[in-house]
Parts: sequence; structure tokens; C-alpha cells
Amino acid sequence: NMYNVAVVGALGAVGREMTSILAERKFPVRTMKLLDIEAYEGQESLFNGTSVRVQTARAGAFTDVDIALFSAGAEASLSLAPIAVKEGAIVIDNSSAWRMDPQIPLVIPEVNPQALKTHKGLIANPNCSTIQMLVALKPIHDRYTIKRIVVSTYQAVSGSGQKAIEELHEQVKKYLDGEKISSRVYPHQIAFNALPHIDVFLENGYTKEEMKMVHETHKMLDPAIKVSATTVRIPVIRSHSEAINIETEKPFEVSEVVELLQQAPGVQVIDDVRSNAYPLALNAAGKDEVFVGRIRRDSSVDNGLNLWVVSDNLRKGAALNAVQIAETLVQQQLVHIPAN
Ligand code: 11C
Repeated sequence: NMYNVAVVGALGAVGREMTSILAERKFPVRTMKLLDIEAYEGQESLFNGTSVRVQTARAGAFTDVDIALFSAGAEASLSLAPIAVKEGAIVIDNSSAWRMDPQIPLVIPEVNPQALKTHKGLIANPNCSTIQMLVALKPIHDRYTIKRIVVSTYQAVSGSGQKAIEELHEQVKKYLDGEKISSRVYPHQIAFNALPHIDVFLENGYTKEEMKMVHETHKMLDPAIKVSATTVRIPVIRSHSEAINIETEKPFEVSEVVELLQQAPGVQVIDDVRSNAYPLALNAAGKDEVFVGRIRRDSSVDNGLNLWVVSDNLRKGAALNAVQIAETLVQQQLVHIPAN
């Protein structure tokens, strides 16, 4: 079978990645439609070496589409995704708009592919920082039952989109040239800095990004796990890094955990401190795997473990996971919208 595919937000950082990953993984694309805001209508972008004219994402654009990958922000998804489903497209939505809706599956193929079975046309792609954490923790939870997670993130600016990459470049140059620095995307200078602030602050003093890690872990892995997160933006272009501390119910040997992770789907262990080998943001950029290293016991609690987890936020954290959801739908013969 071949499918008519659309990418919404096709000119954004994640949209471009979606288009290239579809080609790279040879997804069975019959036709490719690139959609974005009206201001970009008529621009050209590449799919599989062929130039495609960008059209406006609006009602009516999805009547001939089987699968639409959305990465155009929460507002666009809120208004347009249900219309796309009505017009007959299965939507895989990368925004935060629909993730916590109990009717809508939130899926990481390595973690909870079974959730796709009940989809009603709209499927949510999780937040990047949650995806890489759960790909690494799923095999550990299955074997030893995780009770609590304490995570601190070190997140790349590309998580805020193309304009944040430009802001970091510009600020680095101005800083080195001794010029005055201004910030538009972030509330403070990001160059040579670390901002303990991703997405908006909520009533409870946490940021929305921190609470996404809590709620999405409960929805996809286990509502019984206690999660505490601190999310930090650092001046890295691509790949989020995470220091993860867990406590498990059952005792483990660190060597068993290493073996488990070596066999886990989507995971690559890089952990040889004698040769300074551990996962690095720069090395993970452009790769598909979730890289895990610095695997060591936390002796301050019973059954405690520390991990360092790094992955490309635009790939496994966004575009690749969305394409893998589409691939899983095809494999499980779920590319259809149920009648009710
Ligand atoms: C970041 N995690 O790195 C964010 C980007 O909920 O889809 C994705 C925001 C989201 O800033």
C-alpha cells in the first residue's frame, strides 16, 4: 500500500525533519503535500530530491490525504487537526494540544504501541524530553518497577524552533564582538548561560515543560511513578541531555541494567568512563538512537540508579517518533478512521 501524506508546518525545524525522515526511511508515500501558513504559500521545499510547492494549511486541504503529520504549534493543531480528521486524514500531532486528552493515544512505539489500537483519527506525539527519558526507562521499569524519577534536563535551543537557533547564533557572535545583546525568544540571554525556564510557569511554581514530563510519564508508562522534573535551556543547538535518578521497587545489579539497556529497542549504551566515553549532545545530533551512559548506583537510597540520557530532540524527540507512529499504524493495519 502507498499513502498520500501531508506535513503541516513543513517549513519549520521539525517539519523539515519529518519530510526528510519520511524519505530516508522509505515510507510508502504516493503523494507528498507540504502545508504551512499562508505567508509561505508558493515557496518550494524538497521531498526525496524533488521540489514541492508549499500550500496553505487550511480546511479543504486534507480531503485527499491519508496521513498528516502536524508540527505547526498547539494553536494550529487545536483548530485544524479535527478538521483534517473530518476530511479523512489520520493526524499525528507533534504539539502539546491533544496529548492529555483521555480519548487520544499518546504514543512512543518502543513504550506503548498498543495504545494505537483505539485511535479515532488523531494521535499525539509526546514531548521531546519525555520521549527520550521513557525509551531509556521502559525496560528498567518492566524488570524492576520504578517508584520515583528525579530528572534534570539540559535542553537544546532547537526545541524552541528555528528562530531560537538564529537567536543563539546571533548572541554568540555579538558577545564575542563585544556588542549589545538583545533577546526575543527567551526572557534572558541564552548565549553562555543556562535558563531554568522552559515553556510557561504554572500556579504550582513548575514550568509547563516540567509538568509535561510528569503527566506524559503517567499516561504512557505508569501513573504510579512519582516524577519530579527541573527543565533547563542551555546554549546547545541540537539534542537534549538529561540527568535521571530513579528508585526501583526490586533490587538490581548495575551490570544487569547495562545489559538490559544494551538490548532495549531504540537505545544505544555508551558508557566507558576510562576512555571518556559517554553520550554527548554533539554526537547524538542527526542520529536516531537514545544514548545512555554514566550508569551507576545511587547509594543514598535503596535501589537507586543514576543515568545520563541524550537524544536528538528534533528526531527521536519529534519527527522520527511521529514517523515511527505512522510506520506502526501501517504495520498494524490501523490506517483508517473508525466510523463513530
Ligand atoms: C522544548 N520540549 O525543547 C520543548 C519543545 O510540548 O511540544 C516542544 C514543546 C512541546 O522547548
